[in-house]
Amino acid sequence: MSIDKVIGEWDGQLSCSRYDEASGAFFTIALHSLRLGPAAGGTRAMQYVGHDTAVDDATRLAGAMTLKMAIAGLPMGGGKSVIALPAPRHVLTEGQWQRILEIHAENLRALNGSYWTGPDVGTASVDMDVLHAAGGYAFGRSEEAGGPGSSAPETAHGVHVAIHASIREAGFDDLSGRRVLVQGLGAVGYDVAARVAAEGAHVIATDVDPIRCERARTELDAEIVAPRDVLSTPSDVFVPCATGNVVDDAVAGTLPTQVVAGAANNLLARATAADALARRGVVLAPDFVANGGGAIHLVGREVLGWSADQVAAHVEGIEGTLKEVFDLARSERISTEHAARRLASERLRIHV
Ligand code: HCI
Repeated sequence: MSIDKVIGEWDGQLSCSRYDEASGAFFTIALHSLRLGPAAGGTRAMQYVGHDTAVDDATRLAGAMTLKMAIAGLPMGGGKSVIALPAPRHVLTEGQWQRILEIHAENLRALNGSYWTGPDVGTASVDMDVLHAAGGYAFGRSEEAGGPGSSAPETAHGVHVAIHASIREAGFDDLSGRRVLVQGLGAVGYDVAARVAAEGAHVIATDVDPIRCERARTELDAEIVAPRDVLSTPSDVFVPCATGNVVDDAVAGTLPTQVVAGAANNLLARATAADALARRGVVLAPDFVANGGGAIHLVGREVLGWSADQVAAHVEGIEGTLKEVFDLARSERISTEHAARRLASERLRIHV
């Protein structure tokens, strides 16, 4: 999204950007909504083809965080930081990365608590330790540093709950012998794959990293498919746990599956793709509902003072939320995406 698009299309509250000449990194922080509380959402650090695409990612992801917080009943707004790196993360020296974190902490301090960050693609709990120590507003510090640690296990827990709610909506009760296609075997995707394998599912998996694929093959007896074949591989349940923008209108018209429930943020390229899925009878668990476990973990532990057990109980609540979404979609004859946005917007009392 260029600045012109931020002006013309974005409905968020504040977007701010900064270029740091010394590191070559471009920082952008989007605060989509502070209606329910301070804006919160992770810091994504990766390379982008241009600064406009970094702003586009931050603004879109911040909007998704607003919906995620609202539908999970959490007292926070939606925000997101993007750091467009001058080189791939693994190529940066420790010195370069620490400089980038220093600048990011300065940005967070400037926002003075109206935005709280956390781990996302390219950042981890150890980075939150650094940001916190530098006075930045960061959730998800490591347990060694007194934080609640990674949100990946609770994100995976929530996706697993969402898969079960969705298969029931699609008319099957368990995963025994079902083909479950997991796209992306990172901390969340691998955990979900292990959970469904333990229930007797036939796991089909893909990742750009061959080492992760090999691990899934040997440990989970997974069938491995090439990343380029994912969208044409037949499955009963498709579990996207990699990048966003996977399902556009064309893909939605052909994706050979019965259920879509995963962790990827902004799975749909456009909300209209949900209509195409609905027309074909494919049950979609909207991403901002299915992947809410991470936010429930971070905000639950850090803001609301919940125990790990209380967090787990709230993550189980994703089942009831999805049931409401499915019921509304069925009775109003709208897509599940549309239904979930309507439920979230009722909490926000705005029209989306
Ligand atoms: C996510 O769900 O994508 C991130 C969760 C999160 C929640 C609050 C602050 C940072 C990250």
